[in-house]
Amino acid sequence: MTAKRRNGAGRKVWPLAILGMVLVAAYALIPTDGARLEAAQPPTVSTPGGTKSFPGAIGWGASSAGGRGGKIIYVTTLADSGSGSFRACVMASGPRVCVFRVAGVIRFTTTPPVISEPYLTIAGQTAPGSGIVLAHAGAPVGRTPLVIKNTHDVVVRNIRVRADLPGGSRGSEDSITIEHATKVLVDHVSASWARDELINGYADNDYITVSNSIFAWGIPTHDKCALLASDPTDAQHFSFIGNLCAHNGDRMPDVNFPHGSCLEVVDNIFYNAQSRFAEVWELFGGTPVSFVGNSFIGGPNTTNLTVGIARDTSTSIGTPAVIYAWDNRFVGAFQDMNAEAEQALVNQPPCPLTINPASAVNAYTSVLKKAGAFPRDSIDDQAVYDVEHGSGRIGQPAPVMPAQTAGTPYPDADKDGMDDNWEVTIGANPRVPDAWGDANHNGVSNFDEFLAYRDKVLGL
Ligand SMILES: [Ca+2]
Ligand SMILES: [Ca+2]
Ligand SMILES: [Ca+2]
Ligand SMILES: [Ca+2]
Repeated sequence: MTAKRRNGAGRKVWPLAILGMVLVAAYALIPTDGARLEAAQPPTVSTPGGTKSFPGAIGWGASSAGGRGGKIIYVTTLADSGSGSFRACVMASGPRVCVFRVAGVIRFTTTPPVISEPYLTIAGQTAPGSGIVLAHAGAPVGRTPLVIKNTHDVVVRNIRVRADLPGGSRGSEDSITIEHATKVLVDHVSASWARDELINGYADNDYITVSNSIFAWGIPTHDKCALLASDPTDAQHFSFIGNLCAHNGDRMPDVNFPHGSCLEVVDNIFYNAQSRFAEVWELFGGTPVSFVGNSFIGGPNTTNLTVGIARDTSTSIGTPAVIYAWDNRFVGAFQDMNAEAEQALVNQPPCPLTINPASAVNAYTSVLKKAGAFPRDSIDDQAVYDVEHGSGRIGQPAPVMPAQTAGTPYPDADKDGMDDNWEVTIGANPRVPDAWGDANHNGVSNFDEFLAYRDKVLGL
C-alpha cells in the first residue's frame, strides 16, 4: 500500500469534513491550506513505561531521572564561575538540582561548562524575575553556551540560551548541543542566535526528548533550527514534540538517523523556512521518521521553491528513508513534499508514537500559548506574534539581549529549594529540608509539585 494524497474537496468522510469546518470556524485566524500528504492509517501509540522525570514529561526521554532525590544547589550569582555559580552546580557530582536565587544573563567569559556529570536537573522555573539566560562573551572560547556531553539523566527546564555574541574562532556554534548522552530531557527552553543549530544532537545519543521549546532566529548565513542527529553510529530514540522553530533557513528539523531508530516529530510549528523546512537524510542508513500533527507555515522568507518535507538522497548510503506522515498542515505557497519524500511515505509509523498526538490545529494553538521558557521575553513574544501574523524575517533584527528583571526570590529559610509559604499549603515542613518527601501522599515528590506550582506562577 502506498500513502495517498488527500485534499479537502476530495474527502469522502463527511463527519470529518464537518468537524474540520467547525474547527476552522473556531480557529478562524489559523491559515488553512488544501492539499496534504498523509498515510492511510492513524498512528499507533505506545507510551513507554518507567518513572517520569516529572508529571507531564513526554517522549523517549521522559524517564530521565535528572537530579531526583539529590542535593538542592543554589545558584546565587550570575558570575561565570566560583561559589554559587551555575558552573559550580553543573560541575558538582551526584544527583543535584540547580535552583536559582538570581535572575538575568549568565555570560560565560571563559569556556562554557560542559554538563558531563549525570543526574542533574536545571530547574529554571525557580528563578525570580525574568528568569535565567545563558550567553557567552563572544571570545573564541565562547562557543556553545549549553553542552550536555558524555553523560546521562539530565533534565533542563525553563531557561533561555541566547548566544548574542558569536564566537570568533570557528565557523559554527550551537545554542544547545546534546552529544553522546542518554536520557536527556529539554523542556520549555528558548534558544536563539546560534551560528549553527539552535539545538543539535551529535554522535550517539539515545532516549532524548526536546519538548515545548522555542528555537527562533539562527544567525545567517547558517541559520538552522534543529539537527536532531549528527554523525551517529547507532540507532536512537528521539522525540521532538510541541516546539516552535521560527525564522531559520532550513533544518526545521534535520533528521539523519540510522535505520532502526525511533524518531518522532510531533505537534510542532515550523515557520518561515527559506530553502526547506524538514530535511530527511540517508547518510547513516535511511532515517525512519514519523511526522504527525505538525504545522509547516510559510513566511516572508518562504518561496515557491521552498519544500515542507524534503528527502535528500544526495549522500545516501543505500537504505531508503521511511517517512510516516499524518495530520500535518502545509500552509502557504510552497511545495509540501518533494518527490523523493513522497516515494518514502509509508502507512504505519516506523515505531509507535510515545504520546497521543494533538490534532495539528490544536497543537498550533497550544504551542503558541505555551512553548518556550516562561515568563516569555520579548524575543519569544515576537516569534509567536510573527507566526500569528505572517510577519518577521530571518536574521532581522540583529541580536539584542532583552532587558532582564531581577525580581525577588521566594522565601526558603530551610534551603530545600521550595517556597516556605507554599510548603505549608501541601503540608510540607518549612523548617525542614523535605524536597523529596511526599507530604500529601499522592506519589509526587514535594519538589516536583513545587515546580508544577512555579510553572503556574510563571503563566504556564
Ligand atoms: Ca551544530
Ligand atoms: Ca523551603
Ligand atoms: Ca521544607
Ligand atoms: Ca506529593
